[in-house]
Amino acid sequence: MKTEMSREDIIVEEGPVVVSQEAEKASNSSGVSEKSPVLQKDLLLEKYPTKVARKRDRHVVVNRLHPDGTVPEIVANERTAPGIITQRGCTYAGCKGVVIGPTRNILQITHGPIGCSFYSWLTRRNQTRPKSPDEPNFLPYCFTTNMEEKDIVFGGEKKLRAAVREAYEIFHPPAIALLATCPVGLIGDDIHAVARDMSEELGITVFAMSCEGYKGVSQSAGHHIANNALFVHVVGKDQQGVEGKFKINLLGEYNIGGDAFEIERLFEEAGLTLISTFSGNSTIEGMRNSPAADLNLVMCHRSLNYMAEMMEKKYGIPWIKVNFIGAHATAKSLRHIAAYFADAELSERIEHLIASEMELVKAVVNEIRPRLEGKKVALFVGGSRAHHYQELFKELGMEVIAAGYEFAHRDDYEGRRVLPSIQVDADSRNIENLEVVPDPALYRPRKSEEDLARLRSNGIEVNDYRGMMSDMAEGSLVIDDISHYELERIIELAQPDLICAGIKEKYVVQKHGIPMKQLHNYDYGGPYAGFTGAINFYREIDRLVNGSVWRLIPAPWERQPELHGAYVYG
Ligand code: CFM
Repeated sequence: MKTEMSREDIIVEEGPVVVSQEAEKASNSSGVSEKSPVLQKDLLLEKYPTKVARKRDRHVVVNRLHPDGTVPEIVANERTAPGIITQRGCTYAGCKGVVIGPTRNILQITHGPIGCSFYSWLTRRNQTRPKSPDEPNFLPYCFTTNMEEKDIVFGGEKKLRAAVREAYEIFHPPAIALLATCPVGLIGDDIHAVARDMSEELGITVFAMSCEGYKGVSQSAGHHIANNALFVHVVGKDQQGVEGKFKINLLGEYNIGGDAFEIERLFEEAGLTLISTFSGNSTIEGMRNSPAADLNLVMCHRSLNYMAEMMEKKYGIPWIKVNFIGAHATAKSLRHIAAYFADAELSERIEHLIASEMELVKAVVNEIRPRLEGKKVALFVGGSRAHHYQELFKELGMEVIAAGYEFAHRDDYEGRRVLPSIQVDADSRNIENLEVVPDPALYRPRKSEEDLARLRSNGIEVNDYRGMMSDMAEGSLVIDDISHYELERIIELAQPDLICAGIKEKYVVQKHGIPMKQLHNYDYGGPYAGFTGAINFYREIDRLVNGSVWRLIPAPWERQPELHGAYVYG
């Protein structure tokens, strides 16, 4: 039996490491070279011990289309190899921080030690804007039971009940959500029983989520848990009619840096009625009424695809994949909405809107693009932005040499067509998959099968998503759950002009003299969505790439002799 892995086992591509001048010149107008340079995959993995290299090998793919036009297979949503420094977060982070967190009038109590709640408090820069000063907004507050040792020993349910009562007495919220952290599951506190009792006692919606950090391999499990909880306890709990001719929900948009405000402005000018966003700038009332919509728009497929699918099954609301990151992507998404509603006036308004917004966009692109054309960028972000932001770089003529998600699933990389072939492992099985059937009273198909087929034949992804890889250049590298070591290797091997990732990578990248843009919280910037957002982004990238001070400052190890060490055996 072969015990040692040979170098050949992990060699997939031979090729130049650094973009040659010729390759740069060969860049076409979209900024993506016809034949992109290949970052050598084997060089990325060569230092790993055999077992780790074998494991990581399946998460790193050179993007080369098969002859039938399909993309290669990648392994995703699997446990991170022990010992590797990952960028991933925990299940609680995905549930509380991501999906439930941005809703301003659901008072959220974290049942756990102080740190979990404190570090998930507003660090994501999800903004909200109450419509009046009297409207409740609990986002500026950090609620927690502050579990301590005695609670771990004797149980924390009593403390949780007391916290719910206290929060209710002070704030009188319309709803309270209880969120579990790791110790809750370990000691067996029944937070769902507490939620039921408290809901009865207080007469408001109280619901709990068993989103212990360890529940899944990443924050992705927390998204699913939050989707389920909102679907069961919130969505459809109010059936008041909502006025509006073109009623929509926006799924998977979280108003980071004010993105949702910009998207809402466009909807308003187009004459679309947004009932609820899940969950940027949202309220529980909007979510309760969301089944009144006739179309769901899915922005972040990873975090909210469950809701889109469940609403389609229960209420008959189709969903389309949209992307409001990038001026062209925004225009395309708006046009798809117009095509869905098939209304001449709406189309006209949308065309008018696009034409007027695009004027300024074009002027800024013309000014900035020559300074950025051909520059190389690598981006590693969560579960959807690594795809969405490629649009903006294309508009600037920049070349994406490598991209990857931290915790997305194969469908986010390869498209939903691979869903039937994804093997459900024990970790995924850990998260409940709700059985959803059409609601006998409320199910109403919004479109006939023929209409849906017509939309699809016009290139509109109804109830579908094609994934990131098919939009990436041939030969670019796709890396799932990248490790810090691999990121440093990419810097060493390809010297990108810009890296986009998060706070965990930021300073490491800058110390290499490479500018770094956070695409999670946008550093201090934003909005980057819509047309105005695109302009903000172009200018920011221009400043970063062409004005980087980091290149001028030698790192400490470049100024002094570097210390080297080795382990001493025996
Ligand atoms: Fe969706 Fe997000 Fe993202 Fe995400 Fe996130 Fe985020 Fe993200 Mo950070 S919901 S998958 S869990 S688009 S917090 S707003 S930036 S990793 S790419």
